[in-house]
Amino acid sequence: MTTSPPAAALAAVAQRQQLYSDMSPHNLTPLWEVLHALVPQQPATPCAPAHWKYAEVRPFLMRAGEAITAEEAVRRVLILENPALRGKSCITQSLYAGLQLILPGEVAPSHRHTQSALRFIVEGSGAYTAVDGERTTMRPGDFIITPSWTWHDHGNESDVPVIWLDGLDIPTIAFFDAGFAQSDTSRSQAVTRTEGTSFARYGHNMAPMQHDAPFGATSPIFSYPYERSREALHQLERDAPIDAWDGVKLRYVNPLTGGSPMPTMATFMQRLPAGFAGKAWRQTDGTVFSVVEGEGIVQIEAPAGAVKSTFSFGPRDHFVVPSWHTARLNSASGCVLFSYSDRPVHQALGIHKEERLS
Ligand code: GTQ
Repeated sequence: MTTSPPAAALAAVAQRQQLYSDMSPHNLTPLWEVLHALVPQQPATPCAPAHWKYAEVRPFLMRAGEAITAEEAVRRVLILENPALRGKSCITQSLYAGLQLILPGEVAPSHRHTQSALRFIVEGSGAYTAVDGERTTMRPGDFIITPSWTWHDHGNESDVPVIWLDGLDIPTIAFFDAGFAQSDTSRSQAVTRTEGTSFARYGHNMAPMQHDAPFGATSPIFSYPYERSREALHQLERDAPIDAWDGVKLRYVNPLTGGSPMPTMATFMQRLPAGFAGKAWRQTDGTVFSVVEGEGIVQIEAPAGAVKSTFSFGPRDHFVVPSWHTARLNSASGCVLFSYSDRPVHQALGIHKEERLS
């Protein structure tokens, strides 16, 4: 036997529905219908864990190389779209990721925008990126910055295809409706400084006497060479305690401030020693990983505990750990991982939260 709601309850529902439909044309809506979703008890991201195997992605990039020139595309990039956010051109709600291909002899023309960009070199050596008159040669594992509103073009004078990960704060800037962009009048900008000038000025734990910050809140170093990061990680693996959650992990810094290299994005590099079975962690900043060397496994669990993903990753693969998902890293043979997130924004807002679980 079914019990029907009493007439009084039905009348209350009808009264509310009438209220909602009468107010709707006035652009009014009741908070109590959405309060729990608006103010969740813990982060409930729509973003899903995802893994892009390089062996699967690379053939599409090469086909893109046949389908369109860098010149025509302006930037020949395949966007790593979060599977749960298709059509939004983002890998997390706040971050963009893409793999850019530039073939020998090509130029990706000069432009500038308020979005900050990082390049993490994945394959091939000898292409360059130019920022405000200074070129930087790209080598695998190098982390390179394009500061907000600086002219930049990319070119490849080598004889091999060069592929890198583009990490940008595109969705963050879109959220604030603060995006501006311009195309340069010349295809590639004039070189006005010798390569390495910025690194000589800012890359040796010293700073110029005239203490300027040429790119405001962004690091004055365009390129953080892999050689140096790798050496530091390997020495620490030998000589210092291994962190049970992260292995050996370092964050890249803006040498003028000690803070993150870009105001919107933090970057990290870590080494998991052979035999590493990491403890679980979670943090509010959803994070994108690029596998530099070696192999491993990441286990990712959604906050409710219902959905679990296990990805076996290898060199040049990419994966994303969404906000507040529990993650655990393992590596039988050892590996090196680069990663980036929007942590500086969380920290500036005083909302960054991180838990190290057992
Ligand atoms: O290289 O300037 O992947 O403007 C997306 C937007 C790369 C770039 C991207 C961009 C760039």
